Amino acid sequence: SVIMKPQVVFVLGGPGAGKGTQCAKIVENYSYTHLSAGDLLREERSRTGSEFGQLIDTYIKEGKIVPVEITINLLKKAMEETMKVDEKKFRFLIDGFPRNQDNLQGWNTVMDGKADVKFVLFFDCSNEVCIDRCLERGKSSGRTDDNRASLEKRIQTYLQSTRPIIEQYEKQGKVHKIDASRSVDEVFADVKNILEKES
Ligand code: UP5
Ligand code: MG
Repeated sequence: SVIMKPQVVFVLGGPGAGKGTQCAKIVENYSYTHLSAGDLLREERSRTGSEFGQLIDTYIKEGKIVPVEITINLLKKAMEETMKVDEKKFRFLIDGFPRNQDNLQGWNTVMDGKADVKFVLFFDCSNEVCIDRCLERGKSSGRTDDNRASLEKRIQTYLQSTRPIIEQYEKQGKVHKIDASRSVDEVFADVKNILEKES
């Protein structure tokens, strides 16, 4: 049988823009595997014997971007394991990555020729909406970065480091920008339209 090259959609947007929420809805309706870089890092942070636990913990609280060597290995391993279990699962939503130039370089170095980046879903909404959603979630999420101090840093990092990455993909004509300030269902209606056109 033919082993398919992973087909990747990067899912980007500010903290709390709804990346994870929309990815979960995509997975319900389409044959994609959702890999959240943030979730993989949080999992690695809590893995017994991880040499990176403390570093990841500090970076996440500070809203800083973890060195790509760590993140790319987690992503690569997750993709390989998914395809090993089921070779038909070669479509991936990579959520919350690449967030800066270091991430992008790491991806290009490690994944060059090994995966195709098809397009970017960009969930766009105001910083105020992002902050409000994360603070609301923070009442029960247990996330160490859903507090006002961490959120200010997450927003700064997003504006300074991640927006330029989205702009680079924009110049390549690869970005689908979606107004993420609306209801979950309204946002998903746009997502569906994009996925139908792209497939
Ligand atoms: N919600 C969602 N959609 C809504 C809607 N349309 N209307 C109203 N409410 C909506 O949603 C956030 C909250 O809003 C939820 O309560 C949801 O119900 C509600 P969610 O879908 O979780 O949004 P998401 O964009 O996924 O928000 P998240 O907080 O996960 O985004 P971040 O990008 O900040 O977090 P991530 O987990 O990706 O990264 C965390 C940290 O990990 C980073 O700050 C960084 O330190 C580190 N990291 C790296 O270093 N490298 C990486 O590659 C990735 C992460
Ligand atoms: Mg998320």
